[in-house]
Amino acid sequence: MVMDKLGDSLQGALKKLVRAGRLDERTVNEVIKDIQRALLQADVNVKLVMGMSKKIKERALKEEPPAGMNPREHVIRIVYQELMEIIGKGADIQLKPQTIMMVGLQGSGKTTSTAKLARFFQRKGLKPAVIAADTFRPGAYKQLKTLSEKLNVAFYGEEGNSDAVEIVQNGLKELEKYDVKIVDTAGRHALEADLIEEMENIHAIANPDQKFMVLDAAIGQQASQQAHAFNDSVGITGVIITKLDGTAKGGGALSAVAETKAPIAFIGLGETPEDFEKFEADRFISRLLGMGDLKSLMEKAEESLSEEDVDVDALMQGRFTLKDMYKQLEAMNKMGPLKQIMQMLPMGMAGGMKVSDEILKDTGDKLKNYRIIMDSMTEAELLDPKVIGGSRIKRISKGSGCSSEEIRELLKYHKTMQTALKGFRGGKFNIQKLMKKKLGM
Ligand SMILES: Nc1nc2c(ncn2[C@@H]2O[C@H](COP(=O)(O)OP(=O)(O)OP(=O)(O)O)[C@@H](O)[C@H]2O)c(=O)[nH]1
Ligand SMILES: [Mg+2]
Repeated sequence: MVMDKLGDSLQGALKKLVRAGRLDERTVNEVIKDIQRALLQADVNVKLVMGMSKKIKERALKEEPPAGMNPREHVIRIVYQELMEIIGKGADIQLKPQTIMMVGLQGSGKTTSTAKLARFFQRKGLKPAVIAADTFRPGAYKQLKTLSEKLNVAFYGEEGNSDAVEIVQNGLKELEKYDVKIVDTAGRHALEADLIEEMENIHAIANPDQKFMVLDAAIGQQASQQAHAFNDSVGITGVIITKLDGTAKGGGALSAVAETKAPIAFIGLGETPEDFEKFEADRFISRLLGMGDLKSLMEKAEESLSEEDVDVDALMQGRFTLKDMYKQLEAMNKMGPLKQIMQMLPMGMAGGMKVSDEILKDTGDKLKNYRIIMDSMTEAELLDPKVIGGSRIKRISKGSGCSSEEIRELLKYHKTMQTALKGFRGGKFNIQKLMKKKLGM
């Protein structure tokens, strides 16, 4: 998941504050050191880290915590605000007809991101189409064609034509009726003159609304040099940072890009078309700091769940039976790895527990067990699990062939989820609102 390691160490640093009754200089120093270490390990520029930690320290010691805020929340809030300062706001992505041009070095993830982007707009109800304008790498045409076929996205390409500019011109004409046209271009191993020239020519013909530079997170701080170079030639409007799932250097790439003032537009978190997110600094940082990300979660839920999957209204009214839980679990499975889902929940919501990989891995298997157990329950029990006492557990155990512990575990799980859902109730799933309430932001 997104920069697991950085998130873990930042959260670890902040945990030290839980026990601190008040903020003395020693505690703050200790926490700042941990934060520095975490950021440096994620490859964030030393100067940036030093500047930021100095500010955090000053503020943590000088500023009075707002009323009702404990020292930990006070420092989290400051760290959050200072990280926001560094990362800046994400790019402005409009859900309307537009042309997008992808640029970037070889292997940075342009073609994959082209497909992911098409998927993103498709999910938002727009009709996307892609144009294969990489005539440089053999196989580029096929790669994009295959990807778009899988997603049911319209594709334009001319195999055998080496004139990328002509292809783009024809493609845009051919795809006129589509809402979002995404042009995948060729990469080189470095920023060579002919790449720049081709880019500029395509740019002139396509007149794109958005120019996204695709950047491999693994290059860390060098990202800034690349961002500058591409910006000088075509004027990028957003950066897509890919492969954040596979590098420890993500912090370097993110902060370096942010420093160039090029807004981060999307982040790539894996190889499949779903491993892609619109970048929003507030939710990204909230997640890093373990404050959860209800907004992402709900967006994901809205996109992946169909009406019959989960009765959201019933959930919102607090009705959450075992049957609902089963549906919920099944739906979550559909939404993606449980780990990803759980990380979007605020720390407090899952009862403050950090769910281990082990547990999450097992959850798929458990689902099957749960189904078997539930099949041995009566309708009344499914609708109101409170009635299930010791003797009923014995009966269900016999009927299902599962142990009493397993049944108790299921009931406990249900209870945890019910409690968690109570936290969801009573309004929009809005992280900003939540933070306002919790942290006075
Ligand atoms: N793990 C991971 N892999 C990614 C991500 N984005 C792209 N990749 C992989 O990176 C490799 C290169 O991706 P491409 O999309 O072909 O890169 P490109 O920029 O189009 O490459 P050229 O066309 O050769 O310039 C592929 O194996 C992708 O599956 C990501 O976010 N995470
Ligand atoms: Mg490509």
